[in-house]
Amino acid sequence: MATTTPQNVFPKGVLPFAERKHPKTICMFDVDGTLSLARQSATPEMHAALKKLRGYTAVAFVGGSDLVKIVEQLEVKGEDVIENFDYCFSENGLTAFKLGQPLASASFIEHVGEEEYKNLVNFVLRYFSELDIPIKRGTFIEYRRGMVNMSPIGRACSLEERAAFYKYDQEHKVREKMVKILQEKFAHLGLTFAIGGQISFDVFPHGWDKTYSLGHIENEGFDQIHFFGDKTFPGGNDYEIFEDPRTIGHTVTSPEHTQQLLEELFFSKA
Ligand code: M1P
Repeated sequence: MATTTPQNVFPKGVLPFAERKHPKTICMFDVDGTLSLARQSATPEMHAALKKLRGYTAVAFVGGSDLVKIVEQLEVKGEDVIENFDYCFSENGLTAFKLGQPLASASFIEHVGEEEYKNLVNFVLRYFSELDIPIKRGTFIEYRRGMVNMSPIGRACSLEERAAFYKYDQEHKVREKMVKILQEKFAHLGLTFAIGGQISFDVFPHGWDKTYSLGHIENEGFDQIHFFGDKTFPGGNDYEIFEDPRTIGHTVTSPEHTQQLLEELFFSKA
């Protein structure tokens, strides 16, 4: 993958990698449940910790969501999110930036093909239409560059409706049952159906999980790659990158836990 920008131009006030305390280390963070609560904004304390960390290591986020949602969650008023991280990986790295510059990556539709995608969408919309769940809202399929996100309740639900669906789904396994059916019916497409969040599941070609983002940094000279995520269990959308031999994986239980680990691993050491 030819993804390295020709020159490293660091934003004003940001130390070049070589001048950081651990010049060959990068910390990569999942977003929901790791840097912020699900679909909520990161706290000022988290922003301060991430800013401080840039004096120690290179810093990246790697989220399943699309860039618009991640920017909403990690925004600091008057600042550019893309410049607040050395690397930005949304949609598992299918949309990627290094030091504010976009990196090349693949596209879901080019990989799968229009005809096969149409069959999948038609099947899923029929399935949703026959699904008897307490409430339905809008935006049942969200088409993204590197993946498609499918939600039985619809992404246009409120935070309260989201929480209620999540609870209902834990009991009734709506998404789990649907994913099983899709895995069998569309096995020939080589797709992964990953339940990463609360109301939806992501659909992407095998291998386009969060490990995809590692391809963007493989020639960047890092000898330690720390990954922090909350869904590191089998089936969770942090599992593959957490288990990958190229990373040192950390399971976190909340954004506060992430900050605590940064303190222990970096800040408290001389
Ligand atoms: O980051 C985890 C997931 O966040 C959202 O999931 P949900 O809306 O179901 O909580 C989605 O953006 C999803 O793509 C992403 O993997």
